[in-house]
Parts: sequence; structure tokens; C-alpha cells
Amino acid sequence: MERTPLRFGLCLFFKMSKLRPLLWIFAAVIVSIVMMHILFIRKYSVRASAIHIIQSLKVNVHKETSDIDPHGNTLNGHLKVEDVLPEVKQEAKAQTLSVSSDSSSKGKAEEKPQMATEPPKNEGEKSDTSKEGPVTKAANGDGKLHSDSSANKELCNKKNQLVGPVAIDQTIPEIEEIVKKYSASHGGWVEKGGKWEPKDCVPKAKVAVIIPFRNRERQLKIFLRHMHPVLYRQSLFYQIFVIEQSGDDPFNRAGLFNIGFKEALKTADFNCFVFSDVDLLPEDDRNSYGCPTSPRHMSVAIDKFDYRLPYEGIFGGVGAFKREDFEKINGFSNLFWGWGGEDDDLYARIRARGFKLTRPSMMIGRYTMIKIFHFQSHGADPNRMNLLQNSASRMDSDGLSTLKYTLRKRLELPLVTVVNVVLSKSMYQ
Ligand code: BGN
Repeated sequence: MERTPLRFGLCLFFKMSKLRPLLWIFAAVIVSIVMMHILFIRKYSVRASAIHIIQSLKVNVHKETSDIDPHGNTLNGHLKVEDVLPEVKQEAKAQTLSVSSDSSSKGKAEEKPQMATEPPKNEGEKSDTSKEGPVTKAANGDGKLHSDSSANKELCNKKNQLVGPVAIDQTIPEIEEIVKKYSASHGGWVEKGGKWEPKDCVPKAKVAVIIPFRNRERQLKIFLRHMHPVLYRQSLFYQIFVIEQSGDDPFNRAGLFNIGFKEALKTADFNCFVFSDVDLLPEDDRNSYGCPTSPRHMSVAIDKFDYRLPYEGIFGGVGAFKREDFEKINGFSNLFWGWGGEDDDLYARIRARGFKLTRPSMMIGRYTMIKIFHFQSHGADPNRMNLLQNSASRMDSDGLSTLKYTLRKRLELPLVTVVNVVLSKSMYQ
């Protein structure tokens, strides 16, 4: 047959229609690869769901108008934590609610089977103590927060309060909801500032849980709902501090941890410090947030990394120190601006001082990373590789001893103490 344009067109159409399924598959593969890259590969699981993006947009719209500092300036366009966890107003409102709903909420708590995320009731605590052995003296001395004498109390030893694997709830709660459930002013246990201490025994540790923070309110609400019951069941003297970075400079996670260490010590004589990201939820309450014998990497098995250590020397996520050990390594470096490296630097400090790094088992040190999309305004720290060349020789001249920041606000909210600071590169030039 003669090769006419019509015949050529018909042939092409015929071939295309045969190839079309292949073309569709090819296109789908490309789109999936791009999506996987965007959603999974970036640091700390930037996995999104449409609903979360929509919610985050709603929050961002709200923040533009409410984010005003005491001088009337808008703060970097970021929603500040107190807008979401309002302090006094929130508590006054909650207080009113408690008068009328106290009995009804108690009724509800009794009806419901106890969930893994809830602490046991006080009656359980009392019967526990009766089982304990002879009077032991407290290892830690009295803290400024101790309300009553520890003279005739035993060391807390309530392992039977722990439930092991705990439920992970990644829905975003309303703050009123968790305040009503946990706050001491509503029949819960958490006192203003996000703290608690066992009343009937002497806690083995006084722990400050330090969370570096910027613009992660939804994660924070999930974190607080999850952590308070876990810390309660571990019978710790504890307080949760959120250290919020103001200003437009890249996030300085390590510097915020150092600030948290200093600011926490203004509140009580904490002897242990847990440095945690806001998006990491322990899956097992036997993973102790108390004092480790030596520096401890706690988040050894994160779902994001398929519950495996990505590399042996990783110290990212959640770490715990005795106060004196953290002081011996001069804390974290203050010089890492943006993502990455500060935890590797800390690991180098730990080794340089001859500490043995401890870790929980892979079964107990399991964590879920909160899966909420967040926008990272700054990427990785381009200088991190240079800094990591001299971690050990730099450690005495870079850390707690050289920390600089401006304290803007310190708020004792119902479930957390928020310390808002200015931390900028220019302070270190
Ligand atoms: C590493 C980061 C860590 C981070 C882990 C896990 C660096 C330094 C240069 C190699 N280290 O690569 O900070 O905790 O990934 O995400 O970027």
C-alpha cells in the first residue's frame, strides 16, 4: 500500500493506542518518585496529608493578625506558642468550666476503661506505696518546687504503674480539652508551668524536659497530651519547658537546648535533663526519662528510620543527661544554624570526655514521629561539615560557657513553661 499521510497517521494512532498504557504507567512512576521525594526524604518526615496542609493554612491565616509582640511588632509572621496555648485567659476560662463540670468529668473517667496514655488514679498510687520497702533517703535533695518534706518518704519505685507499649494518638487536640483532662485545677495532676512531682514518695530524678521550638503548635499539643501521662507514670519530678526561638535567623536547635538548660535551673534544681524534639512520641513508657548513668541516646528506634539506627554515632531526636555530665561537655555547640550536625557534634563531645554512650533496647527505645507537614524556612546548615572537623578542640570555647541570647518572655501556661528568646547569628560574630 502507498505511504500516504493518512496511512502514516493511522499507523501512529494504532501504535500510540498500544503504547498508551505504558505511557500512563511511566507518568505515574515519575509522579510517585517526585511525591516520595517531597513527602518522605526531607529531614524529619515532611509527610503531608491534605487535611494537615489545610489546617496549617488556617492557622497561618490566623497568625498574621495575632502575632504581635509587647511593642506592637509582628513577630516574623510566626504564630507564637502562647496564641495556641493561651496562659491566664485560658486558665481562668478552664477554671470556670471546672466548677460546673468537675463531677461530670470524674464520672466520665470512671466509666471509661483506662487508656494506656492515662495515668492511674491516686488510689492506685496509695496502695502502691504500702507495698514498698523500708524508708530510704532521697538521692537528690530537696528542690525548690518540693512542697512537703521528704524526710519520711520512700524512694518512688512504681514499676507496676508502667504499661509498656502506649497508644499513639496523632489527632490534633484542642488545648482546652487536654487542660481539662490533665490540669491539677481540673482534678488532673499537672500544675501550672507543666510540672508535677509525686506526693507520696521521693522521686528518683528531677527532670527538665527541654523542647526547642518554632512554629510547631500542632505537634506541641499532641506531644503534651502524650508526654504528661508517661512522665507521671514514671513517678518523676518533672517540668516541660518549650524554648521558642524568635527572629528570622535559621533555627538553632542546639542553642535552644543550652538555653533550656540554663532557664530550667532558674526554676528548680533539676538533676536530669531530657532534650527532645517536639515531634517524637515514645511508644513505650519503660523508656525512662529519668537520670541516666551516663549520656543516653533515647530515640534509638524511630518509625521514620524503620525502627533502626541510621548510623552508630547518631545522637539526634531525644537524649538525656545528668546535670553534671552535660556541664562536663559544656553542653551543645551554639554554632549550628539550620538543620543537621549539632547532634553529631554532641556525640563527638561525649566521646572526647570519655563518656560511655548508653541506649535503651531497640524494643523499648521506640518512637513515632508526628506526621504533620511543616514548612522549613531554612535548609541544612552549610557550615556543619566544617564545624564537625574540630568538635573536640572547640568544645571548651563553644557551648554553655559562651551562650548568648535575649530572654523575651517566660510564661507558665497550664501544661508547659514557654521561654521565648531571641537567638541570632549576629550574637556570635
Ligand atoms: C545526619 C545529620 C544529623 C541528623 C541525622 C538524622 C549531618 C552532619 C553532616 C553529615 N548530620 O546526616 O544531624 O540527626 O542525619 O537525620 O547533617
